[in-house]
Amino acid sequence: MSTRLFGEAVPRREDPRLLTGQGRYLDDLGPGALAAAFVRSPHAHARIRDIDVSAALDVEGLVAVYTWEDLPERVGRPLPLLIPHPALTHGRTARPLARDVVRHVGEPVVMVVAADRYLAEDACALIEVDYEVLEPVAGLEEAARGARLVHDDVPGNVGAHLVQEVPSAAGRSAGEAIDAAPHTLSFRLDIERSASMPLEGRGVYARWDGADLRVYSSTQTSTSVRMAVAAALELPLPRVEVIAPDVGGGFGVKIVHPWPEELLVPWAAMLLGREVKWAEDRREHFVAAAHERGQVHRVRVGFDDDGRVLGLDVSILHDHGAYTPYGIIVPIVTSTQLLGPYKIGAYRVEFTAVYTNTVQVTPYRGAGRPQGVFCMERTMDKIARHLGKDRTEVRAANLIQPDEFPYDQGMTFQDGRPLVYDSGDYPEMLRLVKELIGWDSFERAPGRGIGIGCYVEGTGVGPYEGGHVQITSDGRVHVSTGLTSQGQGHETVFAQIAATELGVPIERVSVVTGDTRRFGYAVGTFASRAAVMSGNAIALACAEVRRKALRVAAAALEADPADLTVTDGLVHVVGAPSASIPLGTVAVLANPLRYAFDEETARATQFAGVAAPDRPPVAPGEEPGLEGRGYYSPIRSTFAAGMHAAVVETDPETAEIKIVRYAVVHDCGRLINPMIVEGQIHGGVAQGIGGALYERMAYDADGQLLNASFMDFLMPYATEIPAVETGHLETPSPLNPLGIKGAGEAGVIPVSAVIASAVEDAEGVNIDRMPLSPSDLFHLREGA
Ligand code: MCN
Repeated sequence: MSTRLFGEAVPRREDPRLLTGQGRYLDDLGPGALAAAFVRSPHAHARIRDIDVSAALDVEGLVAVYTWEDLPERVGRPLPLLIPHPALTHGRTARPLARDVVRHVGEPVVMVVAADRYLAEDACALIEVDYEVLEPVAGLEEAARGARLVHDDVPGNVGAHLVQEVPSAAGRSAGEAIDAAPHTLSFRLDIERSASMPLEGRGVYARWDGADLRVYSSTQTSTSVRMAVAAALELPLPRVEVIAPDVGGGFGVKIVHPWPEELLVPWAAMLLGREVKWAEDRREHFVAAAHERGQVHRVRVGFDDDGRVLGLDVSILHDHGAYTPYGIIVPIVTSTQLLGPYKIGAYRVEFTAVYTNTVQVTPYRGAGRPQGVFCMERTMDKIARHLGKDRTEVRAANLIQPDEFPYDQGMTFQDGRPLVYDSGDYPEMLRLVKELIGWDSFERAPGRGIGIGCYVEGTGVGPYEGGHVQITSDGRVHVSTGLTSQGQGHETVFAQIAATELGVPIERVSVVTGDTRRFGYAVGTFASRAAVMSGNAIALACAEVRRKALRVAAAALEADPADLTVTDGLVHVVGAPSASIPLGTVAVLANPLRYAFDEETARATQFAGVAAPDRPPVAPGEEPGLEGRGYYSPIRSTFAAGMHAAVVETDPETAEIKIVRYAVVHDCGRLINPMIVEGQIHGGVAQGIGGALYERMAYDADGQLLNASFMDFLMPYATEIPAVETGHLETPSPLNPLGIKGAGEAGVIPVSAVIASAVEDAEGVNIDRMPLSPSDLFHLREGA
């Protein structure tokens, strides 16, 4: 493969469209559709006694009102538990509309369909639900006490409990290793809830023409929504198409499927024979989508005089909210990815996932890693402090060395496969990040500190992804893959891969994602997997097309395919570009129909290479046209890594925390597009800063979310985000042909750890809890 285009900072091809308001988001579609709106529970925990819809029936423009009782059995049953696990002994999911008990504020109870959204909301306001209010389980510790239950049939509110243990090389358990260690520490670390908060909320729009159902959804997985809708509505799969239009961010929350609304809106569209649309509003997103991050960690560590960890024992209490539709991926990721770039003598990790009467928990960018990295990196800092050593020295003492790959951490990863790191150079990465931030020359002063955080991230999880590539007779290249895009720049990077592999100008390549009409087999966009999975699948599809193109062109040029190559869209003999055929002409030749877009090509190809008289025009095993399909399915994930460092200043009076510098060294294998990767990292760091300093879900004792709006839920503006200085290290992954690893979540993962490290350095107080507001810091100072 030539390196042309692959590796270049090609400007994002989607930006002119998106930046000039020409994007087509869910709510831009179906302007004449009926609007759906939902009556949602105002209580965290209640029994539904009665629903009286009579007053709503007078609303002019009302079309329909549905409660759980109106739903057919297959629509009304509990939503699927997407990723079961043996340790999830008490998995529970919600029904699309609540049947008898509501378990969090925001749970949908009634669906209203009306001529427009205003009327639908008016009707919702007139519906009276009679609730018997039950005591809620609000807060992790209360859930763990188990005195009150979120689900009557889940004792102690415990959905899952999992222990993983890795003994030391000498066969010692973590407990034994810690007890025998020269030094031990134990402490508790807390992370609060946050959420994905994409600017565009969820949304669904459905059209039924009596035979075929078309669903548009602001989803991270159109193929899975399609399967779920077809199954629930009992339609043959080929009658259902699902399209993800432009999506204004997902950050994890839109991988969950089917959302209640993704079943209810198409169902209503079929029943009513009308187009129906629902676009989530911000308050709904706060109380009816998903949150993440809330966990308590109890850490016990034993180490030697050099700071080498001999034994580590972590016990995690995970807040799962009211339901577990996505299984226990988040605490599994925390448990396994906590180890980061380090080799730990012996490790034991245990988590208990408990239900609370709050919004359900599913992965949000980073998915459990920010919590795990916070644990490990706080541990490293505490060891350094205890021993009076430099924090980077302690880390260096524990790093996996470049000659130790593949490195087996001895655990089972989120994909059920062994946790084996494929490649990396962590000592070099540490050297680079120290250099970038100026660690060794940093001048410490009161209220000024420096911090560091390191992580390893499993990316590109399976099971597979596919790509389809077609060259048409006008010489254009049409690439499609089934996974979806939410802003990652896939239209650009996948075109870079195709242009490079096929030898065509990138201007001739177009890319479609998330449209089941174009590609029906796909998993979805999450776990920083698109580049690895679809990138490699598209490269394989291109190789297939290229092989056929050379074969067909060889016949026309009377040459050996092995002597041919493609440059600028022209097939020619290597070293002799004068005798060439455009790929578009090859596409015409590859189809016995010989249809061409323009007359010149038509004339040139009309009588060329007529098939042998004893051979059918499309011989068995052949296909007409110039197209190919490829699937990529890895044996296991590839492991990206990064190290971040920051300088902070704290205000002596107001305790305001200012990030003065932020440096990132990052390794995602071979870079397809360094500019896009940097953009992904910058966005991730911004989200990480939100998690470190601002974002929390303020639930009260009644299970009411007090800050469910952008007035009260703080997110950083550009003014709070420093310039991010970025350095790249490229250790190619040996697992895939392109040598790439993922990048999409990288920026967010270590930020809380880095900021805690830096503030602790500036202030000399223990930072054991994130986010950290100025008033938190103020109180810590008072207690110090
Ligand atoms: N890339 C590259 N070279 C590499 C690796 C990646 O050029 N070696 C490019 C990719 O081609 C892609 C981008 O970097 O354009 C991110 O790639 P990847 O790591 O494969 O991540 P995904 O494309 O699978 O995106 C998912 C990831 C996740 S899990 C979340 S959450 C997230 C994120 O991406 N949500 C996002 N970034 C987001 N960015 C935007 N704008 N919106 C979201 O919702």
